Amino acid sequence: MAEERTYIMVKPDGVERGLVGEIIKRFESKGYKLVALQLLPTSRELLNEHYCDLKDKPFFPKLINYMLSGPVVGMVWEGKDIVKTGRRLLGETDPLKSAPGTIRGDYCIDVGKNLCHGSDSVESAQREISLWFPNGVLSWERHNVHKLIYE
Ligand code: YYY
Ligand code: MG
Repeated sequence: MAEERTYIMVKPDGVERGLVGEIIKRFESKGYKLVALQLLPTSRELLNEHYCDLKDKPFFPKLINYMLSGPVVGMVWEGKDIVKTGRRLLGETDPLKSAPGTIRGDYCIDVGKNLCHGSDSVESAQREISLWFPNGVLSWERHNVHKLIYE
């Protein structure tokens, strides 16, 4: 069975605040495998597609403007139960409700500046990965590390 993948994105506030390394570190030290990484300016077209489920929400225009305010770092992480566990590493949507020890719980305060995105289901992850990485992601083996993390 193919390993599960998720799309994790450091939003413009996270990039500008220099928290990219910290966010990568949480996923790396947990034991997950990085299979794609890019720094890029977002576009309204990509964001409308990425957040298509939210287009009728009152906060949608504010969200798009925030996401357009600078470059983002998009990545794809792979490993067991990564979609659900990735969301737990990020914390709750509202940083004030996020437990200390989570990324949002440790590094931000307001929902409209919540640093990072993580796919909410395996299906959304597949959709988001093809949207942000249309040329695909890398398949590679961690020969020595894999057996130290998984039983
Ligand atoms: O998946 P997640 O990012 O945790 O939350 P979503 O419900 O998908 O909302 C996407 C994004 O929208 C959220 O990360 C911040 C922003 N947002 C907001 O600005 N105000 C809200 N009341 C709810 C969400
Ligand atoms: Mg979401």
